[in-house]
Amino acid sequence: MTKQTTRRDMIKGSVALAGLGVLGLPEWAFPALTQDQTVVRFTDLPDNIVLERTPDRRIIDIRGIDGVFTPSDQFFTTQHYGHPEIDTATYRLQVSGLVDRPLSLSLADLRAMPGRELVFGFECSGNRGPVNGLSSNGRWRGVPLRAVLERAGVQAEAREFVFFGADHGEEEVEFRGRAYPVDQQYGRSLQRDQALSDEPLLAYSLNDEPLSTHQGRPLRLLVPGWYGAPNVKWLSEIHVQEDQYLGKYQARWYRTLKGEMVNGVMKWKETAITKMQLKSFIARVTRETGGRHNVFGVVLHDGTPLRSVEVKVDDGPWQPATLDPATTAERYGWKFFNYTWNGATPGEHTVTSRVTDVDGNVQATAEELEAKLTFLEHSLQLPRTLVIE
Ligand SMILES: Nc1nc2c(c(=O)[nH]1)N[C@H]1C(S)=C(S)[C@@H](COP(=O)(O)O)O[C@H]1N2
Ligand SMILES: [Mo]
Repeated sequence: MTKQTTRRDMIKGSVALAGLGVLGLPEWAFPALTQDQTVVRFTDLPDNIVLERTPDRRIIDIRGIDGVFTPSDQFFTTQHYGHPEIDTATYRLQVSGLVDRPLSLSLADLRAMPGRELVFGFECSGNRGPVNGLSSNGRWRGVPLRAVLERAGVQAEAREFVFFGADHGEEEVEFRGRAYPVDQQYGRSLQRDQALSDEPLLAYSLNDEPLSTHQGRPLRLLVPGWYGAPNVKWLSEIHVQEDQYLGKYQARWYRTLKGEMVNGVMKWKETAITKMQLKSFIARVTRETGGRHNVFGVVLHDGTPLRSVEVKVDDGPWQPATLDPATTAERYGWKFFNYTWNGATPGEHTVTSRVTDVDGNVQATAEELEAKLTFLEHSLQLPRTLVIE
């Protein structure tokens, strides 16, 4: 039923597209600006940077964010094994393991179940500045995961819910210094409480269109408030089991190693990539009429309501920014903020944003997270440099 895009196809594709970059055309376009607005160039994010746009990976240009929802054909994308080709007509979602009634559901079966809309913006856990282009916001539609699981009848001893994509590849499983090459599907798991909560969605459309191949046609899991990795695309099977699932992309690839001082002793912890860490970044600065500047940025978070977003210029005090009301109503969507910068003086400046949620979590500085050794969950404050003319 599925055919892998071969590595060779992928390389051919990327060479062809990379060729376009050689023309020196900027890969990005500014949103519709009024005559009185001009964009201030960032010195930490050069204009001529070529953002990867291969069949396999699409990085958005945050300076061009124009509207709350990322258009489907511009939504960031990335995955590990290329795109499996799935015939939607013969596609079936299998639900197996510790259930009373194993299921094999067609897309029509799923679409016939009561659906729900979800606004959800997320980022890849590897997303980081200065580019921050592995993030987007979408309006999804699908069937609540719980409805499908209830239809199957989850048994009492079920603990672990494993979501397999149709994509697969050879992986070297390391065991005591030896590597065993085996074929594995992309797989991620959720624990019982999470799987049976109201939140996760089995999505078949984005912004009112069926999912594209990039986004996991015909069906993907979405776990609102979590990073990209758990949002399994090309979902082919949900396997319910008692034991922990230890596949590569669950147990090894997506982890954070960080130290924490406990009673004066450094404790090193390895943790799984789940909920998004609170994060904000400045995406664009524009010069407006009267010498004012507008600082525009984006917040990504796990859905905990926000208390404030602040902006500081150079080493000045933190000043309140305004959250864009067009984005605040949706719990799991990304949020926009604006800050009016008055009296900017010519020369080089640093502008930084920081977000705080109602639980008192504050976006950390690089110094505060020094003890995080691995690069995932890079949610630090991002000082942005620019020159005012
Ligand atoms: N089946 C499958 N699903 C997957 C992946 C994958 O490799 N295979 N990659 C994950 C990762 S790491 C990310 S960041 C998101 C990206 O989703 P997007 O391409 O819709 O932006 O898909 C996730 N789902
Ligand atoms: Mo990711």
